[in-house]
Amino acid sequence: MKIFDCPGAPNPARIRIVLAAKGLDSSVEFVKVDLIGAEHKRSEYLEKNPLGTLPALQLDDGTYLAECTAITEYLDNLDGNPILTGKTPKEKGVIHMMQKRAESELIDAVGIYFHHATPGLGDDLRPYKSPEWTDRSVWGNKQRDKALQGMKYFDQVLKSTPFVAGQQFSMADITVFAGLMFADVAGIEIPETCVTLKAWRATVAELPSVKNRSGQNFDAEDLRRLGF
Ligand SMILES: N[C@@H](CCC(=O)N[C@@H](CS)C(=O)NCC(=O)O)C(=O)O
Repeated sequence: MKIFDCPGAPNPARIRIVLAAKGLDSSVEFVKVDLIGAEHKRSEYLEKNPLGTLPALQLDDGTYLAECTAITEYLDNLDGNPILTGKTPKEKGVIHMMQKRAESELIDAVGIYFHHATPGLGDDLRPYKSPEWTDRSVWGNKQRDKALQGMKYFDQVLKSTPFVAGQQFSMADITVFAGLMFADVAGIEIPETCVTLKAWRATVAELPSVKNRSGQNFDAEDLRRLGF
């Protein structure tokens, strides 16, 4: 299998955590796609993922999977022991619900803010980020506010359960964790009041799959140096 991604970028980090959690690091070849140079918007990459986002997983039979949720489902079920996406119908339902909230209310909102209300990834990518919008910063700032609300929502959730979708660490935690990584890069600070979310983040950062994931040494500072 091949993973097309960029070390240190937040959505690719989700899959790198999954690979570490499943012990699959050595089963994949990492192929670096130049995000800063907008390589993911060129035809060679768009043939793999027409939405032009990272990561994408190429299976050994040539099939391409995009979207972290889909890639996580695939990898988590390869060994018949899904530890991140739920075993029972109820677990699966709750994890998918929280996963969707983590995307829509946090990581995607941060991503939109980053690309539309900040210098984002730089000049090569700008033409792909809807330049026809007339008031991009107002719209982008609304997404920052949405992400802040999302942080407050997850802070509340974590007051009653140790992890985002209940008692077990799951892909919903991975998405919230990556959303906070992205927020660091985008300059959105976790509100002071979100004490539980901050404590959860510190705990999750120490989990072996998170701490030992490949490429985890890239942090917000590295990404800024790269031109983010
Ligand atoms: N929903 C997608 C989001 C992927 C995504 O936005 N990836 C970012 C990297 S962190 C990306 O490729 N951004 C480039 C762009 O939007 O042009 C997923 O789950 O894979």
